[in-house]
Amino acid sequence: AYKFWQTQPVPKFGDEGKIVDEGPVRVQTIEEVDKEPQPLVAGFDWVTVDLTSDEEMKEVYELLNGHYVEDDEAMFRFNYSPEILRWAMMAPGWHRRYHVGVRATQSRKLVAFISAIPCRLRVREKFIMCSEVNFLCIHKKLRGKRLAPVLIKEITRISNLNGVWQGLFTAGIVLPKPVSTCRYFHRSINWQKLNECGFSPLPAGSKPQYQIRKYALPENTATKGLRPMKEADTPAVQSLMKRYLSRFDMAPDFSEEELRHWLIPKPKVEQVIWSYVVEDGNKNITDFFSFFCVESSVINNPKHDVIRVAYLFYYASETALTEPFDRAALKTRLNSLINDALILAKKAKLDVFNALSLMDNALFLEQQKFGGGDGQLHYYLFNYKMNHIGGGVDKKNQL
Ligand code: YNC
Ligand code: MG
Repeated sequence: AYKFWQTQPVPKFGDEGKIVDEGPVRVQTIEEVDKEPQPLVAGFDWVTVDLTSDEEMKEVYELLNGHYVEDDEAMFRFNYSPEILRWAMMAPGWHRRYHVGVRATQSRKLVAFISAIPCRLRVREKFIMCSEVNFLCIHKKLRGKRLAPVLIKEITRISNLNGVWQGLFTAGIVLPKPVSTCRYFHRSINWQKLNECGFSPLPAGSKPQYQIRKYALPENTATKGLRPMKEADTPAVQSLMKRYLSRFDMAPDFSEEELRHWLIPKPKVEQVIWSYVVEDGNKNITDFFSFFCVESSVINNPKHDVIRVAYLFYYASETALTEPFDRAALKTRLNSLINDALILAKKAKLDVFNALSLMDNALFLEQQKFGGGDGQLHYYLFNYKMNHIGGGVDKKNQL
């Protein structure tokens, strides 16, 4: 098992419970890195994809739209729009060398893809520069041919040539060896549509109108001082977020420029990110939350083509930072904020709201009527050994 992964600088299963010194698995110099990519099998060529070209972006969009991640029953498949692909792959520090494709030599058709963006990550007290790898995808007709390891080695080689030696990624499958594992939770917004798509079955003994009533939301948000985040809020949000995230073992360390990119919607394009702040009477930002939207194609459904899925993104609250820590107050505050997020997601015509079992989410998932899904998300670091991180656990306050 793990014929490829056992050759890679990643921790192996079997050392569970042993405390390790955290750091790189393997240390190399740029001189030791291959200057050229590994050759592909005959009939295929390496290419760098130019995502600033609408045409090439469309090719990546179409590859992913037809061949990217599906659920186990093949009922839904991610349908990342070009706009959200731009947001995800052209974040500050992006470079086209990290948009790696494979084309068929004859037809020039794009048949495989892998990407990375740079990310400064804090793991406990240490900071590491990573390539955050995403959108690994191989055309369905080329599956099971050991092309994935070749793509992974190529994005590693390009990262290494640029002095980046660590990788960060998530996957639904188990590989050696997760640093943490989260569960997906889903909160219906448009229950009727979700039911028609086969996403939300009618519970035994219930009736559609009970389900619709269960998930009904108020027309308007309730938090005093809540408003959309503006560019000028970025320094205040950065400071709040840094303090809030310091409570967790692993978190990105975003620059002001990165936060602007990740949180502020771009004008004149389809909206992909929604961010709100709470401003108090003294013009201080006391809380913020954000969510983004990725559509999923509904495969083989007579009535619906897509569901619009909201994903809870970053949030923070001063209520988490009081001394002494007041868990009950944080629970109350997060429930109000997330209820407002649900209301705003409904206004944005989103059908379901997803969240993971991380950060302080355990404080609101049940009360906000999220239900546990089948999906798990495993977090991985490449070329870094570290001690496991428990899901949704605040290291100081053991929520
Ligand atoms: C996966 N998702 O275990 P072993 S997530 C990593 N992540 O190797 P083949 C994966 N490895 O077990 P296929 C993986 N899926 O023998 C499979 N593998 O050691 C491993 N699906 O290769 C697998 N996108 O080519 C096995 O498999 C080997 O033809 C088998 O292709 C796989 O983006 C795949 O789920 C996933 O398009 C491309 O099934 C294909 O099946 C597909 O025979 C639908 O490969 C879409 C999908 C994956 C989404 C994602 C994160 C990817 C991270 C990759 C690892 C990055 C490491 C860090 C590098 C930078 C380091 C620096 C510095
Ligand atoms: Mg393959």
